[in-house]
Amino acid sequence: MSEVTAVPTHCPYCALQCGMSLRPTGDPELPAEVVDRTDFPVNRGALCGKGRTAPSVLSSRVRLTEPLVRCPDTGVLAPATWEEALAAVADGLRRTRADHGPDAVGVFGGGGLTNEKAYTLGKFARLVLGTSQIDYNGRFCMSSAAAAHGRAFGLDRGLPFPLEDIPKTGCVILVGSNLAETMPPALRYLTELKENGGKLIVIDPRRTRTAEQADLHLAPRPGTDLALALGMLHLVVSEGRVDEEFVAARTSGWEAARAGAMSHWPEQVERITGVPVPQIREAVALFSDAPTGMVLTARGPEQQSKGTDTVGAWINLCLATGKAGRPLSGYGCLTGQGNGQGGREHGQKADQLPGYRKLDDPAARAHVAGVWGVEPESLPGPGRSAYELLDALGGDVKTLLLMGSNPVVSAPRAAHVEERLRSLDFLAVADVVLSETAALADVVLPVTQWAEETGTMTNLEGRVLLRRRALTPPAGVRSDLEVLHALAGLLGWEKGFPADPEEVFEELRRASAGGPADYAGISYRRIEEEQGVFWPCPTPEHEGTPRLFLDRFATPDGRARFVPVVHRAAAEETDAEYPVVLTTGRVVSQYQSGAQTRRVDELNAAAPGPFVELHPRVAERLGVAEGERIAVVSRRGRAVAPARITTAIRPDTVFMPFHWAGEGRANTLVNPALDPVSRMPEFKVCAVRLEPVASGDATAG
Ligand SMILES: Nc1nc2c(c(=O)[nH]1)N[C@H]1C(S)=C(S)[C@@H](COP(=O)(O)OP(=O)(O)OC[C@H]3O[C@@H](n4cnc5c(=O)[nH]c(N)nc54)[C@H](O)[C@@H]3O)O[C@H]1N2
Ligand SMILES: Nc1nc2c(c(=O)[nH]1)N[C@H]1C(S)=C(S)[C@@H](COP(=O)(O)OP(=O)(O)OC[C@H]3O[C@@H](n4cnc5c(=O)[nH]c(N)nc54)[C@H](O)[C@@H]3O)O[C@H]1N2
Ligand code: SF4
Ligand SMILES: [Mo]
Repeated sequence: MSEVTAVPTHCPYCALQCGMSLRPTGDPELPAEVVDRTDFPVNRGALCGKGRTAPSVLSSRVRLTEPLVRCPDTGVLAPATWEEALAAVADGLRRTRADHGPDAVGVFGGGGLTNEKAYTLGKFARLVLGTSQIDYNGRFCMSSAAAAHGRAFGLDRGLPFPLEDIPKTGCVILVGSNLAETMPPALRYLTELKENGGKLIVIDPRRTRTAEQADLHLAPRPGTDLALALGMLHLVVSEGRVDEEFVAARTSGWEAARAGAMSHWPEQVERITGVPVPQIREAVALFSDAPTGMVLTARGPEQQSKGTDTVGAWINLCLATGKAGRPLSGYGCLTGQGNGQGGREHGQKADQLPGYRKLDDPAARAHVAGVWGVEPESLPGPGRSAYELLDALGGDVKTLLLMGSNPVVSAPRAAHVEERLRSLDFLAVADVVLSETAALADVVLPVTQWAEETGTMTNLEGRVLLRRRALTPPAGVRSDLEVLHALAGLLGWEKGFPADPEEVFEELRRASAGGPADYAGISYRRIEEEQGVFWPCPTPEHEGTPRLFLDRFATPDGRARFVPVVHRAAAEETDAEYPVVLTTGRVVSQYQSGAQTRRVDELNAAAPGPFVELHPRVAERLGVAEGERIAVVSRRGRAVAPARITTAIRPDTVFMPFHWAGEGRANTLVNPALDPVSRMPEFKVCAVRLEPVASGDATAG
């Protein structure tokens, strides 16, 4: 088999979308092997352990290979034919719609879906189901940064420059990103930055592997980044470091933003954040003195009930110091999921139409309705955000079609969300494995995976990439597009839902034309010839846009908008009953809800289960030793996991990764308080108390 040529493709997991090649083996136990692919510029052949072991999830040993339908008598999921399974789903959707109206049917998508799938899912919801009730897991991911981008720049693309610019800038402030674990091949860009003499400041309550690389590490109390950014802006003003010329020529709204910052005195900011004033001053000097600079945020500051304002404050700092809209300078968000960028552009979000158009904009509705061949009035209006939709299940939303997410593990207040899912009249899940959420479904549809289907992904740089089918899928699975095509047919839409990805992409090009995320000039052929094409790319002759905002921002007057913000507390502060802050996040060897990576032996060996990271002083007070189980209790519930004791975390904070179900599920504890603008839940801050667990006590939940 070694003569079989390897097919160039991209990793199934995160937004870096590392290039790799796959060689088919013909063995259903491990159908492909990874072959180095060094020509793709983002990772130049480097892969993390998840990417290297990704073919394991293609194995017939761990995946779904036939549809499952819940037997009404026994209540057990049992194998069924595709005809039976699809008919059951169509019935469920039809019945709810007839009995309760179109908005009683909900749709939940995912940022790992290709552009073609995200586009088709949004179109399916609005046309076939006629429902406004669609949203997706990207709401839990970068939605605060997306909202802040829109407010300040008039356009939301995660990074306004390619990653290759990072090593050439003067100073990077990395806020709440643990890149060394969440995008390991990208660490190279920070290493090169330092080799070139650039400075790295990392802001994280934990001294992570990423923070260890920093010239300066600030460790604020979780949920206080807004105060920190404002304190820095205060010092920029009081130390005379404002770039007045840039502010006058390229921005609007400075006076109000300045006034907001001036009420945040450094000493007061030290009290709120726990970061000593001299460190704040040093950060301001490093950033201001550098001729060019970037602020990059990830989930740390964004997954807060004030995430949008927090990102806004970091953008204000960039604007005041003239570090935006210029070469090698700017604000960027490190988007997370494989298609976290494209997934938020083409219509699976509650308020959106393809091309990053707004669902409540009459011109946008008219354009997209024209492409779809329907009347604009027939399109429903904006729906609810992800958590609000999950919270409404079993209430006015009675049936759910879910594709590409595992909210039983990943949603905030997860025990409640699980209970809501169980209360549905009907749940249909399309997945590649039997995830914890799929296990609750009435019908499970087994779908093809990254290596077995063709489609485009847009990485964190805004670079549109093509994943070519490299393998023949096992008999018995169908693609998400085939599923939607078949369901549309059963519900009376013979046309308009093609199963061929390139046909969908050609329609997406037209639907996005003229919108903010304009893909009109991008084709499968161009992507392959050019190692990806950066949007906006309005015509086939246009070369694409790796760098945004150099001449003007995407606002009506071309100026970036300062946003006046002031600090506010987390939705849930610590008190006598819940005296410790819980924050959550990731480890290098597991991905998200773990649905895929917990099925890979090598990754489980490296990261076998949940843990609670805590400071030795806290451990001593509790009387727990390394590896002993402790209970973490919040107002939502109780989780139990072994203690991992380290001085790398603040003594007022504990950390749990969220990759596992069961008694160690971090999201049992998390507060679903939402950001008022982005509707992002507060994954990064809630109040908890810790309790030792007597050995043999296995209480959970
Ligand atoms: N191994 C792995 N890689 C992944 C993923 C995965 O699940 N596993 N998921 C992908 C996805 S979808 C995403 S969104 C990205 C996420 O990538 P990251 O944002 O890097 O990941 P997190 O671990 O959620 O959070 C980053 C850091 O925020 C810190 N933090 C916690 N609270 C605060 C706070 O209040 N302020 C600040 N400044 N920092 C805080 C945490 O200590 C943590 O080190 O990773 C992508 N890559
Ligand atoms: N406590 C806490 N919770 C968090 C976070 C946190 O930092 N802390 N981070 C949040 C963030 S940033 C994110 S992005 C979410 C992610 O959380 P989830 O939305 O649960 O993400 P995944 O685990 O990637 O789930 C994707 C599911 O879709 C399946 N799948 C993969 N590819 C396909 C496909 O092409 N088609 C179909 N039909 N299915 C597919 C996978 O097998 C898996 O079951 O978690 C959020 N939850
Ligand atoms: S860094 Fe992300 S894209 Fe690259 S191999 Fe790892 S999981 Fe895959
Ligand atoms: Mo994410």
